[in-house]
Amino acid sequence: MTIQITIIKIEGYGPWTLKLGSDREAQLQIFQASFYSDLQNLFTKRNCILYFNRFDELIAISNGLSINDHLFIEQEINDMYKGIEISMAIGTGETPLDANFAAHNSRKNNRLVNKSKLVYASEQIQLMYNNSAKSPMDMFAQVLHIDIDNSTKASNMLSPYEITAKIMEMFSKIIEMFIEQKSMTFFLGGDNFMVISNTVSKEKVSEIINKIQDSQNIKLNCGIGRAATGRKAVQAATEALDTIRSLRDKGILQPVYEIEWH
Ligand SMILES: Nc1nc2c(ncn2[C@@H]2O[C@H](COP(=O)(O)OP(=O)(O)OP(=O)(O)O)[C@@H](O)[C@H]2O)c(=O)[nH]1
Ligand SMILES: [Mg+2]
Repeated sequence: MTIQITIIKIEGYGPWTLKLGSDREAQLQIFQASFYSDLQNLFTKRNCILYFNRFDELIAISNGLSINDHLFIEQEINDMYKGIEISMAIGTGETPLDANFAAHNSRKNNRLVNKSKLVYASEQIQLMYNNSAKSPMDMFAQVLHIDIDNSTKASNMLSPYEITAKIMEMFSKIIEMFIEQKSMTFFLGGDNFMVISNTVSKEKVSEIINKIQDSQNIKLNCGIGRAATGRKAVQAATEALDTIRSLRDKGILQPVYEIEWH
């Protein structure tokens, strides 16, 4: 079973930012926040989830999102933001990292789906969405929602900036451990991380979570969610995390819990 990843990039962002003059930083931050909000909205409406990679480059789980859907999102962004152009590269693979490589390669090899638009995809993906006999919904996503257990207690002892320093150290550790499994990790805010982790078993997840806990001297909880689309997999992962919390309230400690939706 495959996963589909889309890499969204603002084209020519560097030169565009320079046009704003030197009093530009706040303007850029305002633009970036609003762009992220609009883009997340366009993807979630279509059962995808968008993750922040860097302000001018974002990554989505786009299972089932057709070439035409992508062209439509591109058009909507063009209509909303005059002078801003985005490109989207679509890739599929067994693992999230492989799907990411496939997306990156179709962009690198200039596999445009339409000469006037900036959507890139391999011939195989284009055929898949042209051929209605083969459903793109043979795809699936596994997402981990990782959260620090009882971080509010630690927050009372450390200042906000010191906590951020610790969270970023943890982020780097999670990235390092999961990239070995061809998984991709994103920071969500607060003490929350999400890992796109198709093909990683619950046992392997537990093993990695234990290693990170030992190295960082912190306790983690991890909800595992599986579903056909990115949005549903994320919902299942968060529900699994909430289940861990309610079990804990009843005195049952189960730091890794999985929910699968069909
Ligand atoms: N992005 C995101 N952030 C969250 C979510 N839940 C909580 N947060 C953030 O995480 C911070 C800490 O909240 P919690 O994780 O609920 O608090 P905690 O003390 O660690 O409690 P437990 O996680 O239940 O052990 C909050 O202030 C939010 O910033 C979530 O589902 N998604
Ligand atoms: Mg927490």
